[in-house]
Amino acid sequence: MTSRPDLQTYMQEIATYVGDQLKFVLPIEWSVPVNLQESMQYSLMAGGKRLRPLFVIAAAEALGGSREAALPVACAVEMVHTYSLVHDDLPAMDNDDYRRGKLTNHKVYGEAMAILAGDALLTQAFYTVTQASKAGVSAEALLAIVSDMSEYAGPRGMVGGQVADMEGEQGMTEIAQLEYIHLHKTADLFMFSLTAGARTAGATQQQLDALRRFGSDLGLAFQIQDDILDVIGDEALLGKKTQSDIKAQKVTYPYFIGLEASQAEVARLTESAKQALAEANLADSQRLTEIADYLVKRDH
Ligand code: GRG
Repeated sequence: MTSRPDLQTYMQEIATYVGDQLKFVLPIEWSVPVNLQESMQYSLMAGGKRLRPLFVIAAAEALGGSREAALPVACAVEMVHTYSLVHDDLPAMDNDDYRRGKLTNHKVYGEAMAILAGDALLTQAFYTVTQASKAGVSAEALLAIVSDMSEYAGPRGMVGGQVADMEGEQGMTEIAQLEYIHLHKTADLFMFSLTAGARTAGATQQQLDALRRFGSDLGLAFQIQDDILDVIGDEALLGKKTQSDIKAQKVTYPYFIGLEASQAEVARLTESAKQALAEANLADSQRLTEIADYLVKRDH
């Protein structure tokens, strides 16, 4: 019997496997302007954690599916994620100079090219999904994946979350607004990744529903943990400890309900995510459980 690699090794293995393939999903041909090729390549290969591709492949493998069949979908979701980061960093949005430890796309290629590289990554992602048919994924499954990708990344999903976030900067009065932002900006692509990976392995409706709940709870827990780390980081930096100090700072989960209740919420959501996983009747749910624990327990 071959022994199972530990989680860190598995994550590294998937990141390399997907990273190697990402070099080939972009058009490198004379008819595509060289600057556009380079700008897309720059952000896609800038060294993200490849979390969403990890979900795609781990979900496919949890159902007994193959890594090869899930690979095009894993690449596609990383392309969608990368486009969203490129656009999020633009002066009209977050106006960031650095991403993944490197200058942001618009700082290197200019704003217009960064917008177009984002557009090109998004559209090329849909083409990339269709390539899974060559690895034996059925046309029916691919149709559902393409439809889901539009739903989870589009106005009902990530783009909607981004708009709510933008509008929330004018002032947020309810935690429900923040929950909406977290669910759509973060959890939706987690849910897409898990269900799309599962679809490449022939998931049942019951399995898809359970994985959707797993992704939603885990995505929200991941983002609340991010909020907690944000606040703890600020406290360490500024020496601030009280609730009113926190309130004077960013609008995060701790801003609304305090640190302890936020930590309790992460624990509750993690348990709920694991419960959903148990109801998915997967051939092997261990890896997804390990990933969930790893993501919510991270300290940076
Ligand atoms: C522009 C339509 C549009 C959407 C932008 C992704 C995003 C929405 C904004 C970036 C800011 C942010 C904190 C979003 C929440 C999603 C998230 C956790 C992004 C970071 O994902 P990681 O940690 O990043 O997986 P890497 O770099 O490792 O891929």
